Amino acid sequence: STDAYFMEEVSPGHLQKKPLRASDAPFTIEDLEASGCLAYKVDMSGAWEKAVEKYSEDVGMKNRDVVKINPTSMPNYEEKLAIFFEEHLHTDPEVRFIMEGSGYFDIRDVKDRWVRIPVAKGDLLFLPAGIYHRFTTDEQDSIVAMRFFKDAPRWEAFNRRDEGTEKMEERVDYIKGVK
Ligand code: KMT
Ligand code: NI
Repeated sequence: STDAYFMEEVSPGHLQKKPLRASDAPFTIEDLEASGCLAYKVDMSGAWEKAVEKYSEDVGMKNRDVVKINPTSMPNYEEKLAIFFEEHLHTDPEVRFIMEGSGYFDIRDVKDRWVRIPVAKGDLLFLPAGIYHRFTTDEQDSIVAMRFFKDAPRWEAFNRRDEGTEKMEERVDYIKGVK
């Protein structure tokens, strides 16, 4: 099992930081893997940095940065959050390690339903290229995450509502992979 769950529909900005659990129907680790995602808990009392680095290299990541998402560290916090919470995909996998704080990654499952994945310190999350997802902090309003990149640390999102994403190579490959 995972901590993930089916979530209620929510309009961006409105109540997005609340848990929004829609039902008690389980969303299992198998369901998560069927959508191409992986989630691990890393023991941070040990040599976690080496373990996380090794994992990221194994999945093809060469670069990383650390992002602090909270009202004091991040200029234009609410605007940035609105960008993160817009449903999007990337051409690279989204690999994140949570160093401090907590938040929610929402993914679209294979049936296009929103699934909420709560993350907290020690969580390592892999979302494949081409999956629709979004991110928000929770009501604590603070998270520190290590982000991994294939090439230079550059965050580029393609929003679903802008259309065109369905025809992208990474989206087509993602859909083939989950079938
Ligand atoms: C993304 O692509 O949604 C993000 O990088 C969110 C910020 S990482 C906690
Ligand atoms: Ni993303």
